[in-house]
Amino acid sequence: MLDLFSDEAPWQEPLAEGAVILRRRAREEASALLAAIAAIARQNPFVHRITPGGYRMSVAMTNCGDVGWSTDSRGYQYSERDNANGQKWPPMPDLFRTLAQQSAREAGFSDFTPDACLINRYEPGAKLSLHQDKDEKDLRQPIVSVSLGLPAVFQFGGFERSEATQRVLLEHGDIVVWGGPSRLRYHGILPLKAGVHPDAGPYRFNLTFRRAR
Ligand code: MD3
Ligand code: FE
Repeated sequence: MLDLFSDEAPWQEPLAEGAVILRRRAREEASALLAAIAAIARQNPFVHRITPGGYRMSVAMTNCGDVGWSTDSRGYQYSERDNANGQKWPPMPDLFRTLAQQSAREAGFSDFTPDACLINRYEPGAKLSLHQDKDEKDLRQPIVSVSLGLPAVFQFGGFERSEATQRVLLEHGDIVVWGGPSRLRYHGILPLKAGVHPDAGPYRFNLTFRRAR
């Protein structure tokens, strides 16, 4: 919802070396981002993919950009086509690329140009277990994530799965830039609490922008 009575500017919260939260950074763009997500999903619907271990993911996913991330019985990979339907991923909207690039710059990463945008959709109960993101070619490139819709509790751990995690609430319009030594930290999302967001309804959406190739 656009809050006409709040003129508070976005603010930065350092999380760890290389990781910074740009609170409410995407608030002004949020409605346009949600409309673009809906348009992408009409071309390439959200799918609950099956992991190599045979589990159905509770998070539904689609992508836009030159390549998209998906998983199936063969493993995890970036590819030019959705293996669920054989179609090319829709192009990345200019609004997405510009927002990701500017956010990375604000966090100190001045030459980030994403070629992939994974779009995650969480429904009540959906979660993402602790994992590392390491399917990208150049791990010196950061990842930019944009949270929209219902809030979620994010878990941010260390470099081993067993290390303690801190919990951070990620809300509508929050952007986080993960780079440097934080790029390989374990992270996850706790089961989504049911609710209704004025613009996103019963869902949380998360965009992750990556340089995959
Ligand atoms: C920390 N997505 O798609 S975004 C993912 O909210 C993923 O949907 C979560 O983890 C989500 O892989 C979390 C925050 C995030 C993304 C990438 C990271 C945190 C990260 C990479 C390294 C460290
Ligand atoms: Fe991740």
